[in-house]
Amino acid sequence: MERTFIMIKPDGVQRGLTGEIIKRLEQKGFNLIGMKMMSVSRELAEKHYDVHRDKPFFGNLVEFIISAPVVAMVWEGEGVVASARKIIGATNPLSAEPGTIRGDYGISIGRNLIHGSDAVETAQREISLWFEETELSSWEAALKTWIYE
Ligand code: DAT
Ligand code: MG
Repeated sequence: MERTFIMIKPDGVQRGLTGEIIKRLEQKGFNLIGMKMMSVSRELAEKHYDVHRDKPFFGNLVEFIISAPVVAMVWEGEGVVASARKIIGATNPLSAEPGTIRGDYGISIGRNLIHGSDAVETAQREISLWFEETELSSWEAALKTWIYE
């Protein structure tokens, strides 16, 4: 089953949006299979955002991610990578559609509340960067036949 890496960034935690964000993914029908509240090391933040290393915003981005705790999660379900990106909304919250997490709760691109993997391969890389396999508990929802045809 497909998996994605989701991180509630420091602003999402500080603004008390952790429950709301989890609720949206849960109610969609996806399974939460791993979750931890953590302070992120500079090394992990830099590895996570390695593709942006040469961008002008890289320094600020890393400083922000390590500035306060985040909630790191792995979610599982059919098409979860692309679907979670839709639920999250566009990178710039002012361009994100209402109804998305960033569209409903954000204004600044540097305070866009949440990270979600952008492709299946990226998700695999990010999950192995943030979690040990033993920290993940895959489970089958009793409601599965009411969610999946
Ligand atoms: P996303 O988080 O939607 O995958 P991304 O991978 O392009 O977006 O960028 C990673 C993060 O970097 C993004 O969530 C916020 C920050 N960022 C991206 N573009 C930026 C910009 N032009 N100015 C400032 N921060 C930016
Ligand atoms: Mg990205």
